[in-house]
Amino acid sequence: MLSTAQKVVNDPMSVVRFARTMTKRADYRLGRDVFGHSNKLSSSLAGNLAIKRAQLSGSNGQSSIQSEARRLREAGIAELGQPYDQSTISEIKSRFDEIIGEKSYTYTRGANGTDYSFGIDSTTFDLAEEFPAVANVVTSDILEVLHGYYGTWTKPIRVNMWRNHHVPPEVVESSEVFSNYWHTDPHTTDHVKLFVYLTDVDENNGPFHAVSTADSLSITNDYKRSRDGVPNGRVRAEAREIHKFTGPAGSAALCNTNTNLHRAGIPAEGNHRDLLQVVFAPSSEPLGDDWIEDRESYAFEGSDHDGLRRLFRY
Ligand SMILES: O=C(O)CCC(=O)C(=O)O
Ligand SMILES: [Fe+2]
Repeated sequence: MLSTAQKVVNDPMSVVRFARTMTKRADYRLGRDVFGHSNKLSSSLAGNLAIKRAQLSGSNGQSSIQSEARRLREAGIAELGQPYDQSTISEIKSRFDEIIGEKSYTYTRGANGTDYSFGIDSTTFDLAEEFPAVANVVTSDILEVLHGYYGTWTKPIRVNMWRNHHVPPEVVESSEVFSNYWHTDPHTTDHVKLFVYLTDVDENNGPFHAVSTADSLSITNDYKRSRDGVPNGRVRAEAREIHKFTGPAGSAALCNTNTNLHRAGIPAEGNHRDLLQVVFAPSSEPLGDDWIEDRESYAFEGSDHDGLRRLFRY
């Protein structure tokens, strides 16, 4: 009799096939039981395999696991202070101010015919040409933290920038506008997001909110984003701590948004919040200094929802 482990070794795809044919609900249920993550089994499985693949095909390096990497592993979120020169942030911010709202670049998010969020992403503009300073946002220190987290190298797969405005409370109640209901992202669990504020952000500017991996797991049992994710709903009642990421322009934080419940805060009336976000995935080789020139490598539509496809994509 073959043990389950031997069967999986003989036919590793059987696990993926199994995961894909399960109902979504069972997929989430098993993700919780097997991986202790509030995401699907198939997302965690593909996420772990993607990290393993990158570890195996590259050398592991000797990066010491710094406290930020440890915090990211344990809590799923780590603030990094203000790691940039003021000139890096002001250069990005002034170009962002110039082009945000230009129709050829900008996507919008809103409700009932009103737009409340304006964004641009690396599929629709040339980062190297329009925002060369973004190369400095991915510092060697941040790469080292991510190396400590993944146990291997990492690479940006997408860059976004967006501006969120105030949303009236009755709109917030009736529909979600810009990821402002508590949720975990549906992508495979090997993706981590870097958040960098381009404006000063305090409680009144709609800070990024997150709860720990452990709290996320207990809250998302029988959880529905549109029912339980409304601000002041279940998360506020059940989380031990709600982490609000605030700080001056240039403040940075890392979060695994696929394992941690999070949401955008709502800016108070008359306020807005500008954010730059870099999505990272594990990689089997060090990131080149000129990564920003290689547009194809970071112009993904978004990290993959489908675990099997993710493994063969990058
Ligand atoms: O805008 C924010 O603070 C949160 C956005 C979000 O949900 C995400 O980037 O996954
Ligand atoms: Fe999200």
